[in-house]
Amino acid sequence: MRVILASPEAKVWSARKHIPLGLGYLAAVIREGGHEVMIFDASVEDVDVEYYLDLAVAEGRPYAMIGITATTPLMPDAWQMAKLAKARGLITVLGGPHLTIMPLESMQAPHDAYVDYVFKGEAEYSFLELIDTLEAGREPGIIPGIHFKRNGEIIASPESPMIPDLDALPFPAHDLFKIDRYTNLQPLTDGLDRNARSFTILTSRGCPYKCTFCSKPVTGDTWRARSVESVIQEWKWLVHGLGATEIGVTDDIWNLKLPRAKELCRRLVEEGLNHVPWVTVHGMKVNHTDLELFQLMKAAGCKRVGFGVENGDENMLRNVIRKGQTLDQVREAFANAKAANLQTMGFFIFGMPGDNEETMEKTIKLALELDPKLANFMLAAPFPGTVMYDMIQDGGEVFADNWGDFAIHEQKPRFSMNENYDAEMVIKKWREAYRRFYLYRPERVLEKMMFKENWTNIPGTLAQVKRFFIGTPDQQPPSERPAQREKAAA
Ligand code: B12
Ligand code: SF4
Repeated sequence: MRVILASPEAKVWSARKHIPLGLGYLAAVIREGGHEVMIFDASVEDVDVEYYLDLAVAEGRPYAMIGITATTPLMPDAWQMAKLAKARGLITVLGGPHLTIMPLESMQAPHDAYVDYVFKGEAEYSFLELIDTLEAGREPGIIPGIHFKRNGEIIASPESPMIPDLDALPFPAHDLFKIDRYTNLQPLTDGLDRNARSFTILTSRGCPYKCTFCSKPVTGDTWRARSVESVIQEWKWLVHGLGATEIGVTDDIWNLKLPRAKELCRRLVEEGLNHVPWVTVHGMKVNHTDLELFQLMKAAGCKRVGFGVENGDENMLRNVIRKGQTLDQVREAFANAKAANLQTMGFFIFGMPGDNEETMEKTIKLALELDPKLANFMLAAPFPGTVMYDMIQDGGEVFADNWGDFAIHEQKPRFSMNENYDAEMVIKKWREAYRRFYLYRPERVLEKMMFKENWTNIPGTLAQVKRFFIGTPDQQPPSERPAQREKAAA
């Protein structure tokens, strides 16, 4: 069968693009199964998906099926894509993190008019089974994780157990990505390298921690690691076969087992793969590190490590976020990474339930004390299915009336809590964090000014400055936004 796998535009806050690796895995498996597949990633294409659908028709080889991936904020675009494909007669299939949490939503009106099948969970094997079944002209039966309608009734199968042996999967179809359009994963250089060939790699899936804001519906709570040798083989292919100039490790927690993490670094050195810079995209867990690990990472070509710090208040960290790490462990990890000459990056969250002026001030002070090369201050987003989402339901309200509001670049309050939670204060402190970290320190201002991308895209830079340092009307809580006020008044 001819299948097009598509991702809506990632819509993150910067020009950096990441391959949709999940589609790469699906493509590899269905290609091995004898089907023809193209990957369309709206983040890097100059044309819409309709262009390829119509082109295929004009060439007399139309696609029979579209498979669309989506995280929560990309759902409106995913539905729109499905609608366009359905209008052209394709079988439409949706999968990914949001569909794993809320599969039924897309099976109901109005979406059931253009969504044929939804998959929950890791779908490499089950998606292939559906394609084989339909190609053979059979009715789909109990395929793990599948949801579809038969005679108006929703048929739903339980999700398959997570794939236990990740080494049994083929490497993602990295060769199907238009890789020269994926610029730097993170600013490793002083500007956006237009010629970068940035790949990502997944050395394990899952994470046993249960941070209350984290939504990991697909990869789950059980950590499943690939063998070091399998990872090395894929890494070799990326470097020698596909000319990678930058690699991002995107595991939930690649360093859970210290000996394995160290072994991987040693093998990268042994194989002479350490000349290609790499970063940890999703962040490392501070309490599974030591100085030797960072030194080995440095020797293996790692340039930058990111850490989920989240909050500067010990009580928030332990009892609200349930991060499973202490502030001392945070400090130690940063000190060790810096001692190993790695650039550091910190992720901080503002506005978790229970956050107040004092705890957020502690977070800002901690960021200034740790002084990472890059700090990302994010506003808490209550993704459905998380403990945080449930905490808010108890007496509060999630504002988002559109999943698109959950996108990171939106940076707006997304919920109210009780009288002790002040959404305006959250925005005030969050913006203050950016100002105090980046604007009020001359060396940081200078660093930003040296960053080429800020000059080559002036409108983008000005928009960012407004959003992060000054504010835009849509960043107010809904009750404060002019349009909403007018609606309420009417
Ligand atoms: C790398 C990454 C990114 C990258 C690249 C994303 C991209 N282009 O794909 C960047 C940094 C850009 C990014 C951005 C965001 N991300 Co992100 N990201 C990840 C990360 C760390 C790895 C993704 C990955 O490769 N997974 C591995 C593959 C194998 O899994 P998969 O993609 O889910 O695919 C499998 C199944 O879902 C299914 N499947 C997927 N698509 C389809 C399609 C069909 C048709 C079928 C049948 C099946 C199917 O089969 C696949 C194979 O098993 C995950 C964490 C994680 N462990 O998944 C978070 C994660 C996906 N991100 C998350 C979030 C919240 C975001 C942001 C929304 C943040 C924000 N607030 O803006 C943005 C949104 C942008 C976007 N693209 O959606 C959440 C999603 C939660 C949710 N409810 O949707 C995750 C789970 C992290 C977390 N624990 O909270 N992200
Ligand atoms: S450690 Fe990271 S991946 Fe694991 S639950 Fe916490 S935020 Fe999610």
